[in-house]
Amino acid sequence: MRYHNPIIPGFHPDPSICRVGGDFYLVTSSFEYFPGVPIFHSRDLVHWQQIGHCLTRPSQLPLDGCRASGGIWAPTLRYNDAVFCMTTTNVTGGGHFFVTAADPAGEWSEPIWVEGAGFDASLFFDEGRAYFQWYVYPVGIHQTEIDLATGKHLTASRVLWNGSGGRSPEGPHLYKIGDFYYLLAAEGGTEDGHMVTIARSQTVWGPWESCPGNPILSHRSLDRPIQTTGHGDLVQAADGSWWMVFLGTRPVGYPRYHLLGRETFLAPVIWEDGWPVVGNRGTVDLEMDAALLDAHPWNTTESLRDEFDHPSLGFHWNWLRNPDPTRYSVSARPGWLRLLGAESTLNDPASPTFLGRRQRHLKSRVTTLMDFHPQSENEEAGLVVLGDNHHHYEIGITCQAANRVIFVRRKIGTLQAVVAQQPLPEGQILLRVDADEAWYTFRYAIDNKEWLELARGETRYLSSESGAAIFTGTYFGIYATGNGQPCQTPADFDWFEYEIMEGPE
Ligand code: 6LW
Repeated sequence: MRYHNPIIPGFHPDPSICRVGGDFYLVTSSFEYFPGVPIFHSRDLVHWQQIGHCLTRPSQLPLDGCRASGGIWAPTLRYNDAVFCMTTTNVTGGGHFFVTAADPAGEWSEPIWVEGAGFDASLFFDEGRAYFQWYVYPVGIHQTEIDLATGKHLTASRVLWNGSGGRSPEGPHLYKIGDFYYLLAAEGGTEDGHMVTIARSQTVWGPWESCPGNPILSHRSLDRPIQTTGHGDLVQAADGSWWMVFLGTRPVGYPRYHLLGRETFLAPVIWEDGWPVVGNRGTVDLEMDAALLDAHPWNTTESLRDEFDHPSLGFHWNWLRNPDPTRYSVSARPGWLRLLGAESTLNDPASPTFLGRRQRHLKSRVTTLMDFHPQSENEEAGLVVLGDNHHHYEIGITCQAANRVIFVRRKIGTLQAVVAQQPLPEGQILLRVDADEAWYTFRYAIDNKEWLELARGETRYLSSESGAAIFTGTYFGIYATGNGQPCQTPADFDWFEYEIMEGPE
């Protein structure tokens, strides 16, 4: 049977998976975005639907002032004694913690904090004990036993393993399989040198025997459409088959760069001489043949068009850091989403009025209908392609000398410029971004009349390789701002549509 990789496209890095009966649950990193740690559900490892987020309250997820790609780094999801446990690290807001839930769709508990530097928190349960692992650069993978009720260390922490020789042996996950304890890790850094490695021991504390086949997964120095494969997690299906989820990227252009962030991929795993063999014996493809589980597609796919006529927004929508809920309303104008600009802008490590969804396809199009009539020159609203607060392109409306103007602005690091501007007659306006591998093209139309192209921007300069969105991926979003001053005029959005302009995911 054949399946497509990535199984969860778009910015969904550092996947961690667990199984309960016939159900699989998977979480990914979320960095400066809110809510945090999206959680997905599948019954066949191929079809996934998002069921919520683990971190939905500022008390769980303090992101105030969080730098781009700060916040929530890698999570680990485990199930123990009928309780789901998700541990992760808020690298700019408190460090390691875990939350628990009986229902993976939430609500999840308040955080229980665990002492320790570094990142890549993980949990392992064995014979009634809870073991906590994490990575400290450049020392290595640490472990301690913890009290699940308090998060307190019960033993002195020890360095477990320094990897098989690659730099940054991180992303630890521990398993008891047969007669051995297995320690899975990522080495080489999350760029082109990334790899998955593994070691085993007779005890949970080592000593660790490195797999002779390490790295068990890597695309380093290979010319393949999937790159940077690493940061894996193993899971056994109810039928006894083994699988690994892991992150990877799909770069374009030359020199290569990736836009959609690090995505979640799947590979079958077999065991030989007590060691796992991953995918096509250490590599994976976009199309994979495997003895798949019985297919269980979901009849609800992620919404591609939002009419904003429902009291809550879909799980695919994210804010930047901790949003001010008073600046977003779906009730002020029924059937419209009303945004009220904050003084902060998209350049600030703050929570500007922004609502975005991941770009999950290189060839895609987003369109929105906006009703916005700014009364002062500081007021602005529009459609943005966001890498991070240092890299974004937007088509926006403001007013100059009491006349509306429409513009495209590009921010690339310390460079920022309005690259095109036109006077704009009154009326509701359609805004559109067309994305292909090389360009974002910005267009608009007044009152459903002809589409006018205003400007283009190279996709390359919103990529991690250009210093944007180091650990995240591009978002398409709507925004409003007072540009450092209070905003009185709301921006109303009637609908937002995401169109896939390429073959199947
Ligand atoms: C993640 C770690 C990593 O915690 O990147 O480079 C961090 N490797 O495993 C963010 O994804």
